[in-house]
Order: sequence, then structure tokens, then C-alpha cells
Amino acid sequence: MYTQAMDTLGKEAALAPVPHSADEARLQARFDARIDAGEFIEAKDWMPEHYRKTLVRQISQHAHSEIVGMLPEGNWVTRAPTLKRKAILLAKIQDEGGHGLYLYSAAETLGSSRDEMLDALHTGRAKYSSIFNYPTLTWADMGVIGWLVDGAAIMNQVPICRCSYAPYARAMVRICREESFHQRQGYDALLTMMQQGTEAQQAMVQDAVNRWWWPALMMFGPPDDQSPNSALSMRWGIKRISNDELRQKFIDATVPQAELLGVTLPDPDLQWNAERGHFDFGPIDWAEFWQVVGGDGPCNRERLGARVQAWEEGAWVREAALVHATRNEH
Ligand code: FAQ
Repeated sequence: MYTQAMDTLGKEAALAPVPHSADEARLQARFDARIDAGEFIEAKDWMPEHYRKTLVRQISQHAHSEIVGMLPEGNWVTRAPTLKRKAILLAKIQDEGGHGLYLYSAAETLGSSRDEMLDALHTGRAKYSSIFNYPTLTWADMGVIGWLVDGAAIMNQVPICRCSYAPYARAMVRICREESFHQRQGYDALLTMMQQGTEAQQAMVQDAVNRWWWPALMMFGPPDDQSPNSALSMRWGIKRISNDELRQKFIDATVPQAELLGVTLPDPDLQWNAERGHFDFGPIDWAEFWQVVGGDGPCNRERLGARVQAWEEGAWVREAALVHATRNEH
């Protein structure tokens, strides 16, 4: 449902940390030239320490988002309205677990262990996407998560298929294909409710859209002029399109889908601007965003608590798997 140009690499004069020695400066210059030539960087290649750290931060946060993102949907597995919807939801949640695993593996190639990354999540030092700190109150939330949350995720992630770090880029190709299925199944579930449902079901869809629209727009991150990581990430080809540009692309793609669906997006300022060739939209509540990112959203404590509990209760499985692997070596 979404395709986009992936080559709008920003070339801002971003400030990288100053090299420590002549040798490092030479390696840095060679690295910059490779990035400028559009080459991909592999795990064994030399890379600036800040590039490595930025990637570990982004990829591990992305992995955490997938794993934590399974929780709001898990809430509805036992209450899916039909066997077909239940099977689809289970498959989607399993895909998300898989995405987390590809992403943890990609981050491990940069020298960060999975235990370190999970410890950072469990102790609240690592972030995960703000969107998963909102509650899933009705079945319509499952459709809206597919349509809007996976829709926003695809918009953000297709450009990452051309991220300069090859193991991340490779993981993203498969993830994006699966996210596309996730988005479509959500839209299909909503379309069914809007076209064949009762008035109460249609109202349930509208209510879910009202609750998820603004948090979905926040997924793209803070405005470009308040995004501390963007300049270097753009310079190094980790990010290919800025937070604000992606947000605008998402809005432009989604408004016609909302019309087709028959729902109203909860923004009175949303209107086509022929001069800009884009939809104008109202102000985003960035105070709410930072509150959720800071750990004080509606479900932050519940989500983190569920992850820590799963980790502790799964300790015996990890121990047994390790013993089994050791026995098989002999
Ligand atoms: N939530 O300087 P920037 C999915 C933080 S996967 C929380 O702009 P950056 C699949 C940011 O980390 C969704 N924190 O940062 C699914 C930074 O703090 P730090 C996840 C956020 O990295 C669907 C600070 O704010 N996708 O949905 C958020 O250049 C359905 C300043 O921000 C990815 O992770 C946020 N929304 O740009 C699963 C994609 N935004 O780390 C289940 C990969 C910003 O310096 C169900 N990641 N922050 O302490 C990215 O593209 C980027 O990391 C951005 C943020 C665009 C998210």
C-alpha cells in the first residue's frame, strides 16, 4: 500500500565527533567517502564509534518496540470475533516476535550482546516506541493498529531497507514485506466493520481512530528541529528521510484511505493545501509525547512489568536450552 522514493539522503553538515589520531582521521575519511558513494557497511568493516553506538541504539530500540508491541495485541487473541481473525492476529503477533529476533541479531553484529540490550530495556534505560504505551480497549483497536500503526511503521521502515548498515538493511526487507500484510489485514478488518457492521460497530471503529490517530503521528519522532540524532543519522545514511517528511507522507497517504473507510480523522485543521501539494494538519501535543517517552504514559508500567515478568519466568527455558546445547556438543 505504501511505496516511496528511498534516495532523499540529507547532506547536512552534521557534526561528527573529532577523530583522536591521524590514523582514525584517515579511516574516518575513507568511511565518509564510502557513505557518500552509497556503499553499504558490513559488520567487519571499520566504522566510527558514534556510528556504531547510534546503530545499536536505534536497532535495539526498534527490536524492543517489536517485542513490547506484541503485548497490546496479545490482549485480544482470546477475544477475536472469528476463527479467521484469530488466526490472522496470532500470525501477526508471531511475525512481530520474529522481527524482534532479526533486529536483535542485527544489533549483535555491532558487538552488543542480547543480554545487555534486554537489561537496558528491563531497567528502563532503553526506549521503545511510544505507541505501545496506549491501551487496546476494543476489537476495533486491532484493526486500527494494523491500519495506522503498521502503516506508520512501513512509512518509516521502507527507507531503512537502504540504511547504510547492511545487516540492518537486510533485516528490514523481510520485515517490511510482513508489515505490509499487517497493514492490509488491519484495513480489511476495519472495512468489514464499516461496510457490514452494525451502527455500534461503526462507532467503535470511529472511537478507535480518534484514540490512535495522534499517537500514530508521534511515532515518527519529534519535529526535525528538535531531533538531536537526525543530523548525523542522515549524514551517515542511517536515516534517509526526516521525521517530519515521513509524517507528512503518512498523512498524505492515509487521508484518502480514511475517506474510503468512511471514518473521520480527529483533526479539524486537516485540509488539502494545493500550494504545498500536501495536507495541512493541526498541532501535535509534544508534551504528551515526551511524557510517554519519559515513562509516564497510560500503560508504560504495565508493559515493562509484563516484559520483566516474562523474562524472569522464562529463565528455566533459557537455562534448559543452554544445557541441551552443551550436551549436544559432546
Ligand atoms: N517513541 O533524535 P530523534 C512497529 C526518541 S516498530 C519513543 O528523532 P532518532 C512495528 C529517540 O529514541 C516501531 N521514543 O531519534 C509494530 C531519541 O531518544 P534517544 C518502532 C522516541 O532515533 C507495529 C529522542 O526521542 N520503529 O511499530 C520516538 O533519530 C504494530 C529524540 O528523537 C522503529 O524503531 C518514539 N516514537 O529517530 C509492532 C524504527 N521517537 O534514543 C507491533 C526505527 C523518537 O536519543 C504492532 N527507528 N524517540 O534517547 C527510527 O526510525 C528512529 O529511531 C525514530 C526516532 C524515527 C523512531
